[in-house]
Amino acid sequence: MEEQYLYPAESPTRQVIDLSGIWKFKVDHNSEGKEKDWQNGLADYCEVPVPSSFNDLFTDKDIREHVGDVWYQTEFYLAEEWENKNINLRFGSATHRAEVWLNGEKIAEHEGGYMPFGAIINEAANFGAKNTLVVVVNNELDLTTIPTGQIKEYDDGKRRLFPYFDFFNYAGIHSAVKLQILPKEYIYDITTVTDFKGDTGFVDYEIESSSHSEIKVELKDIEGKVVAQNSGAEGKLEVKNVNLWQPGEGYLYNLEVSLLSAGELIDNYRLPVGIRTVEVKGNRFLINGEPFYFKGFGKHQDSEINGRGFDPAVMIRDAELLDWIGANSVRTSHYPYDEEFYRMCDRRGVVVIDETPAVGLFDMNLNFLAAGTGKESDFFDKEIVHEQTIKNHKREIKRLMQRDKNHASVVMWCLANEPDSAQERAEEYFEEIFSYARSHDPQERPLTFTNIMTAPYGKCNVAQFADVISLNRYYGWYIIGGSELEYAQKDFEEELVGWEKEGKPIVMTEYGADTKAGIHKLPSVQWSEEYQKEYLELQHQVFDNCDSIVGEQMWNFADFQTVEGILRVNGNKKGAFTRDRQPKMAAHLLKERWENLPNNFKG
Ligand code: GCB
Repeated sequence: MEEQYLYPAESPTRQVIDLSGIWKFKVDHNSEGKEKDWQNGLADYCEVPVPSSFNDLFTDKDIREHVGDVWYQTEFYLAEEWENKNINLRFGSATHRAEVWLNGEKIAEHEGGYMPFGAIINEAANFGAKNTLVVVVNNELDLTTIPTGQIKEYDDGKRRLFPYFDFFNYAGIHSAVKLQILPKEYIYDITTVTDFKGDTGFVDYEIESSSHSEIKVELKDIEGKVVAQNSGAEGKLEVKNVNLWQPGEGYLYNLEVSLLSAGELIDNYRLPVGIRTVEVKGNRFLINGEPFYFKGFGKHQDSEINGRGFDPAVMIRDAELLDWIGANSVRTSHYPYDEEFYRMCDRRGVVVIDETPAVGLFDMNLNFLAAGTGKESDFFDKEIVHEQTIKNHKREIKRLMQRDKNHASVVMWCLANEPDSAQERAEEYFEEIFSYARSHDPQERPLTFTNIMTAPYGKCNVAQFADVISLNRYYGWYIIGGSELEYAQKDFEEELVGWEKEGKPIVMTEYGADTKAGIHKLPSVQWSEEYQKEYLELQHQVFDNCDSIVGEQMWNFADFQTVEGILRVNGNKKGAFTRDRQPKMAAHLLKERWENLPNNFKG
């Protein structure tokens, strides 16, 4: 049951077959699938696309809100001559857990909804004949899972899931499922760390492979010219006249790793590598030694019909809009996105704050909105959190760093979103989490978490561990909003005076106001497009007055789906863009501002 974290890329020695398409699908309403041997094949079924969330495809509420197992099946053939290759079956992600059978034999099991998993399937596979692949995906959450949630059971046996977070608990096979036809001996993993001095760039590399044969490493520039080479499983490459990876200019070299035996090519892998440095110095965030100012959004991987399923069309549309609006960065709130997203950000020079799925570390009485009320929560007082949740949290940190460590676009890790950091025992929990994370990133990038407004300056027990203070603040929306808006500035600025004393950079990782596109009102009222604009203008004034603020990521890039509730109108409407990716008035305001703020603003 091997996990292949290297992106499944083709090369002269590797072939990749994408199993995306229409699969068979069955909802296990009575939790009877395993007893009835569905793992051997589904007798009756409907159809779903893979990848996608299943929730918004059907017209039946009991499917949309289903809690438990759903089953998938597809068939594929393997050529006979591949019998002496390693056939790796790789899921990009399945939310939140999955078990996989090939021709009736169990080949993989995985928990954690956003990371790749799979297996070498040679033993269970049929070569030159049909293979039946069956997958059961489960979407249940509890206090120990990452993310967290709670299931409520009703008298009639039905169950509903209440996530401790503000986005719909979409589930299914969310990323592409791929077959990698790998050589017998092959490259498992590559780790790179980059640096530069003057105009010379450096790439430290380490290669793990199944063979001890000769390893050759070449670094090629964008034209394919070899600019540095070396041999052996680890070493350093030196690049004269280096082209650095910069925000907005994602220059990528190709690290071409070859395994050779007696001069013959056994395996070859090509890893895009951007040469850049990241560092926190005083209250500044430096990329390539230059102060960097984050302009952009907290996002969601969310769209109509597809839900959380990866959709390349939506990804490209979003990238075009980021470009149009003058943004330079994104936070992958509140979970890691599809691998294609990071590869695109590497190419386009989009700066990424990469977030773990640790959201909802807050006991919110069945609804995340209770968090904003300041109601007592005893999340970190529960022993199980310190015994089990923390283990799962660490597992997700390790996997995320393993998967995304080589992306030049990733400049910081966000270890959790809005934990209840005002609680005393949050301190011991996060001391362990931060020290664990520090030992797992080969590039030693800065670490952060987002702070919730119920743990303001002086009340937060976790900020001490972070390199960057990330604040989610809603002065003018959840508090001091509406006709009081003009008074929000004073309270906001007073809190910031406190945070500035930490001497660390501050990034505003969330600020926003729900706005229903098309509501216009003069003078403004909450929910109108005018109000969103006025709200943003006020926030920006606050940011410009605070020297330590080195970034603003408005909440949210686009409207997105959430659980139902009296504070949500068919989802969260804080988007600068609508869910179908058209601009609200606020988007034009952001464009005007961000096009005029240089990347080294406040430098
Ligand atoms: C937050 C959460 C985010 C919510 C947002 C909101 O603080 O981090 O997940 O969607 O507030 O709109 O309330």
